[in-house]
Amino acid sequence: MLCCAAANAELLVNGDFEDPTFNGSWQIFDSIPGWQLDSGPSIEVQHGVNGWTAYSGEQWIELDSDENGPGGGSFGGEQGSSAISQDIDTEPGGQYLLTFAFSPRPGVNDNRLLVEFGDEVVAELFASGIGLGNTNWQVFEFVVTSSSDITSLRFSDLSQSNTLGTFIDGISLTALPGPAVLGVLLPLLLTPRRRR
Ligand SMILES: [Ca+2]
Ligand SMILES: [Ca+2]
Ligand SMILES: [Ca+2]
Repeated sequence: MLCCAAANAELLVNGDFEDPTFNGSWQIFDSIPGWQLDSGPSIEVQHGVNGWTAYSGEQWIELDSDENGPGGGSFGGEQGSSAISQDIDTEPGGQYLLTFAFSPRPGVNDNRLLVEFGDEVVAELFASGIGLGNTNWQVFEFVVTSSSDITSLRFSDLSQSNTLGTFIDGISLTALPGPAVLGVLLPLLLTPRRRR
């Protein structure tokens, strides 16, 4: 059906953070395809750091980022907490299914994630990485409602700003069939059939 094929289309660009590719196990960027930096020093993309695994694909984001990148500066006392966002064309009043994976950084207790969709706080999550030898991805799913033509989907680190913590990966946003679709379909369904 036309309605549902369109309704299931992925609305995010690079929600899996597989772009850009780079040499080494991590790198920092001012922006990456689809995503902009709202606050903090940089967008940090990781790829097999310490042998850890992504939720999907090869790469993920550490939202407590880094000021200087690999090989630059010291790792003590840097501020890393960052927020990234993507602006999405949305239908006012439209409902969307948001899914994402969140993992603590192994060995780090304080991992805190804030998720916002426009002005709406979708979730505030905490996870501890104490005792973990690898990532521990948990998948979250929320129905969110848009209130404007363009909605900003934002992921922010709320952990202690020390360059360590709060991994995200595998983000997806798809439209749910809403009043607009029902408005077209319902009259058709409710029209009485004529008798011959
Ligand atoms: Ca990924
Ligand atoms: Ca970092
Ligand atoms: Ca931190």
